[in-house]
Amino acid sequence: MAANDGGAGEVAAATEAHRLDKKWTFWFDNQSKPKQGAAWGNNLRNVYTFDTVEEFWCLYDQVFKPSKLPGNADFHMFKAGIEPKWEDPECANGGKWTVTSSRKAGLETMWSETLMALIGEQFDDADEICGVVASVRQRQDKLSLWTKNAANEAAQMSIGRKWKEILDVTDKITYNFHDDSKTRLSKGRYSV
Ligand code: MGP
Repeated sequence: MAANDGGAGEVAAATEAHRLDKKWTFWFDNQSKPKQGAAWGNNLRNVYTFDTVEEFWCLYDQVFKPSKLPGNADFHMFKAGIEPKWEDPECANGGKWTVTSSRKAGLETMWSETLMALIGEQFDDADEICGVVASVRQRQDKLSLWTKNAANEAAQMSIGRKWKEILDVTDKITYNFHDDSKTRLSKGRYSV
């Protein structure tokens, strides 16, 4: 009897999901066929919110790989409750670090490394982070790491340095304030 109980307990433990520190949401935006006059974000979709390692791997493997994206489309993984828009209150005073990639394989690796670093809470300033966006564009693919308080230079520099380390990137990367992007002033405010 006792042996049976132990066996059942082991099965239960083996099938128990591994819970993450926080909930995250995957989003998808297809900007390739915008309707005439449609506002930006019209095709932005909140796809799935998860909080276990098992759900993450399933979603990543089956769906959220940049190689599956058509041109001019984006995948996002943001903290649950934060929308990947400048208008979201958590993003409104923020900005983003951007890394570009001319190779599809490069984008894919950087995306997966970033997702794992986020769900694994590898950033010291994790509270400052909103999420990450993978963008497939004709010119150049890119990843953007969105943060909350653009004016907090020390926090942004720490995040930028850590991100480069995670990605094993040696080229300079730059940080833009969303407020500048709104006016299409694309000058980087910080670089690392
Ligand atoms: P983008 O998709 O971030 O960059 O923004 P893309 O397509 O690589 O082009 P880039 O050369 O401008 O970098 C493209 C445009 O979409 C912006 O100039 C805005 O007009 C609009 N846009 C993008 N975002 C992230 C937002 C947003 O959060 N809110 C609003 N209202 N418009 C946005």
